[in-house]
Amino acid sequence: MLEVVDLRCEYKVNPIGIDVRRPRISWKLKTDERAVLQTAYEIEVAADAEFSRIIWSSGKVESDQSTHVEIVDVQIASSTRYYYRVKSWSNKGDSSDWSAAAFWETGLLHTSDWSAHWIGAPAEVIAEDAEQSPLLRKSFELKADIRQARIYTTALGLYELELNGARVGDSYFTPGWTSYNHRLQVQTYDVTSMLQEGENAIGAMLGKGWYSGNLGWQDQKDIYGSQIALLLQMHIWYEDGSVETIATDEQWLASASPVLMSEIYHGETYDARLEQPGWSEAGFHDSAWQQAVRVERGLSQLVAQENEPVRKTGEIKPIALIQTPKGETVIDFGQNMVGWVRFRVRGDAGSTIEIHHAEVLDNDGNFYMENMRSAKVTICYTLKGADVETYEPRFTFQGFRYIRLIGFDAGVQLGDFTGIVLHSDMPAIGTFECSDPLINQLQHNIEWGLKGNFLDVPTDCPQRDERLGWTGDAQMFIRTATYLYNVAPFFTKWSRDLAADQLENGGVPFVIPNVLSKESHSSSAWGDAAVIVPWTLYMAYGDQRILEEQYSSMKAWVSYIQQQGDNPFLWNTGFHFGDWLGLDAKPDSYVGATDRDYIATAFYAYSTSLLQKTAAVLGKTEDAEYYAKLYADIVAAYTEEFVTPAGRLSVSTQTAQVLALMFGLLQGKAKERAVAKLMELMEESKFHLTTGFVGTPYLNHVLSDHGQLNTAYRLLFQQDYPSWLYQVTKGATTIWEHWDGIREDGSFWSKDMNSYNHYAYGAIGDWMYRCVAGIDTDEEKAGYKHIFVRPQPGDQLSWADGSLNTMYGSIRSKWSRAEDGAMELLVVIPPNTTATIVLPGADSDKTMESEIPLQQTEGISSVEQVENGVSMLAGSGEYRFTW
Ligand code: RAM
Repeated sequence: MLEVVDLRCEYKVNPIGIDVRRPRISWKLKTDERAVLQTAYEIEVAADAEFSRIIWSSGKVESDQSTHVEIVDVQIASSTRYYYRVKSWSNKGDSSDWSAAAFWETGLLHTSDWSAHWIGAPAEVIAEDAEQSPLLRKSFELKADIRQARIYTTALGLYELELNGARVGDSYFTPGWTSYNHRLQVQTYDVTSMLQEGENAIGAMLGKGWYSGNLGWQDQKDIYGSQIALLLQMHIWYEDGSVETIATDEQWLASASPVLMSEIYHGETYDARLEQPGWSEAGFHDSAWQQAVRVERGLSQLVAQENEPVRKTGEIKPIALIQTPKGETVIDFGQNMVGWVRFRVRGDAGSTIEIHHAEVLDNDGNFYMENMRSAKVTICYTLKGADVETYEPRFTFQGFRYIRLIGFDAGVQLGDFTGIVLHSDMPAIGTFECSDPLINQLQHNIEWGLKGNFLDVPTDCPQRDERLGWTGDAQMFIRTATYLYNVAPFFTKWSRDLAADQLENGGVPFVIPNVLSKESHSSSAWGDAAVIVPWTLYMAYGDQRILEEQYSSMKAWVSYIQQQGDNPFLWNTGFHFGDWLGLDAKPDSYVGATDRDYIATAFYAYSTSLLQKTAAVLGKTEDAEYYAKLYADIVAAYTEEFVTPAGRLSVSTQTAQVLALMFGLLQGKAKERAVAKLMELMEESKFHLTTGFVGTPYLNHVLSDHGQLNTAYRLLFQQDYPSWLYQVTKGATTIWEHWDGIREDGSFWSKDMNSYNHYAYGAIGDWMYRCVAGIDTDEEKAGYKHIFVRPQPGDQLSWADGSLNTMYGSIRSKWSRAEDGAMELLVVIPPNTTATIVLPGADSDKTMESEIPLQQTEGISSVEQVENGVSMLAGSGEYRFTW
């Protein structure tokens, strides 16, 4: 039986408030049969869930496409819900019933849909330079028989909404961080069930957030503006067909909140004695409140929410209450996490407690905050004197494993503290597990590195006075991220910000959204995020639209490089971070030994090759030819500059060999020599890496791709410094910024730049999933339409098990080695895809090509005995191989 399941619109289940004019829908096929491919589909769009008012039908379309099918012919209107359903036909002569109905709902599509005005608190309520958060409120009457109600809202700063005393929605850090001067997201909430006939009240609290709070390490604030403000419009549709609108204007009232200070980096200061119970409820006495003021700001930047909002995704119970040698009371959550602490406290009105955050304890076991630099990471709470008071902040987040308690009474209980984990709430889609507990801990650390640094933008770190969208870090980690979560909407939003903040000449700022100086742009391997990020989304999700959307940004970056210096085929000018934090750096330098112009030219070639492929995917033949030629010219210039006539690379670092081999810049003898040189360097370093941010993500790939699988495994399994497992053996629960964040003797690398939650080196995950478990996609049929399963077992492991829930469904690759050496591989391939399964040691010459899909024995879980050295082309289903 064939079923169509898991319908998505723009990657989301029943999204509301979207503004996409040609929404794309995706579905999965469910079947018990093997080797199922879709041969045709039909889509219906209707105005009602019963499909009695059909707006559009695709008719039966002969096609195997089941992802990103564009709805092109429906004229999309504002505030409208569109129901859709899908039917599918398969190569087995089978057809499905209509799927269950799904929907998407539009938000306000035109600026003319808005009657609301931007409002803020007057200076009498919050003085202009004050830190205090304002409250805004409005009470209003509604008639009976409300059919539907929506709130469309955004803020300059951050907002939290309440309606009749209850919090609206479960999103945090709204409206999210975008390039605010160009793009500001609007959130939509279904508030139908929160309203009542008669009197109602709505309230908002505002915070400074990324808009006007402190950002960056140079004590900058008010980067986007100094006045925080709210824009909100509520539409109420009645059963009788009438519509009412409640919108922000000067009729709203303003007051000061108990939040005396709230800053992303610094924490929150709260005086519970200033609470005004019932402030967002009907019947509250607001006569002491002042009238809100209009804030001048247009509507042209408004866009609908693009990525999944930040939500509370988990709670962590602390594991220990510690008295440190200094006599301080410290709580250990057992996990370096990002979010905040919810706590209960008892005491007299007016007494104050403080909570400080830290990632590590120092060598003596004392609380250590120096690596937070100027970030104060402090929650300060003044009690109102109730029996028990519970508090959690709202406009700040901290990266921490430990908290220090100040002013709590002696009887403090662990149970009074809960770590609340917050990050962009993307669907988790991948798992990896193997027989080695340390590698499993590494996998855990990679995942927590992602959680902590995907809080609306991909950040370098979540704790110190930085937390910025460093382009290089994002580029290095994105492929790994695609194996853990569906990061397409997250990086689509960020890519649009990259394009928005890109310089006119194509230069790319170091961080996106850009909050650094005008000069802070265009380092090689950082700016290349402009090309690598969209290409990776295409590879992982088959998303062609991201390539279309970003194409001019991608081109602009490559042409920026072309304009640098006198030789259009080399990049040997300007500032570059180089192989950042490479271990072959000179003393007191952050920059690894690999020549910066070498790295710059290698990445120039790489980005150009991806751009050429992108042009080909988009059917831009002339461009594809142009970039193919440019690529050849760059490689020729690179060869002349960096490869001796005898084929030796003039730059003799690990990273130099790695980039040359990874980007395919060498042929023949030169390639062999680079592999040999890399192995020589490996021996020299006793099989330890010296690579930094640039070389590390590719190192193991290069080794395993060039016949050095054992060395790749050896590196992964090293436990002494420097290695991935070194930090694991030192108790890391996330990925460190430095290979020696904590040294062998327990001392710290430095205090000024020492994050314990930096995902960049977590890019080894990509190798674990793609090579150890062996799950990969095919450039020619991206998004896992054609899958490669080619696990490469290493002697150190007796089994590894990876899974990935792709746009088509779940892939699984699990191999195991019995004590007697017998191997087994279990593979699961989702419907409407094909897979090439390559057994370890397979010889590609012996590929068993057959008609797609290859029909194996009928039924699930059959066991195929195959000879070693065989690869086969398979359709969907479960396969088991033994050899
Ligand atoms: C550091 C950041 C980031 C890196 C840049 C070059 O400040 O933490 O990881 O990309 O420098």
